[in-house]
Amino acid sequence: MNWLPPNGALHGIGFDDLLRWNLDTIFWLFVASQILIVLALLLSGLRRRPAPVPGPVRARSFVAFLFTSLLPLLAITGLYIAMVVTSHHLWAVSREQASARHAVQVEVTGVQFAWYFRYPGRDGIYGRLVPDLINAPAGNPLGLDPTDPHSRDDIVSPVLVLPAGRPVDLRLRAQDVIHGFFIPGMRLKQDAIPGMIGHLQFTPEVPGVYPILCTQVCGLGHARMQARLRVVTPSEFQQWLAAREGFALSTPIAEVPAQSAMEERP
Ligand SMILES: [Cu+2]
Repeated sequence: MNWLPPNGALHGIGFDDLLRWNLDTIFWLFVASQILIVLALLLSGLRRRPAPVPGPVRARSFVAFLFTSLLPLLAITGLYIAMVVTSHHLWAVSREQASARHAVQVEVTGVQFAWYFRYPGRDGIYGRLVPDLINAPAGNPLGLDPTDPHSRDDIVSPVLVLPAGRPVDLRLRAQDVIHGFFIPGMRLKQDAIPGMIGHLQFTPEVPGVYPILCTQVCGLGHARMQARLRVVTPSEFQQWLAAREGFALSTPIAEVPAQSAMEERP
């Protein structure tokens, strides 16, 4: 049975395997514990014991202690240590390594109630942001400073478009409150926190459209805070970038409407 959404990321297989292994292990531990409880109840019911005689309690034999307490405890401790080590390796893959030198750079900004994606443009440098200049209806939802030369080629989009097969470095920020950046199809989830910059590294592999959600209740419009990731071929990605370069600051950015959030839109 596979109830997980289709995986489109390179590291996703490891996450899915770990999740299934965790669930299987917990299921069989639960079954084993229930069998032990029933057996203990049956055995204690069958055995007729004489009334306890007052006096010092006899020390249990070491062998009984070994098999009923110490070994199960050590086995479960070992199991949990293995789970932590395996999951930390997967965590480190997307969070604790420097991004590849040729990684596609995209900045993700969570705002009540939309996600915006900024590409640094040809110069590879994100332009300056000035909070006083934030004006979403006028097409500047992030407050890009038009006097900064690095801002002029920045591309801001309500859709995250990425090329398949290339490493990506996402720079996560929030403009107002804490938002939860979540792409189920890429097995990625990380909070965007005001005043902090977070990073996520991954490689999208399978072209397609993937929902992006917010997983922190960030206000009344939280439920409609949805966007889309479009994974395209590298040539389609270059075309998409080229079509937007040059007029990044003059193109109004429509907020993603609730109904059409999952539909295909250029
Ligand atoms: Cu949110």
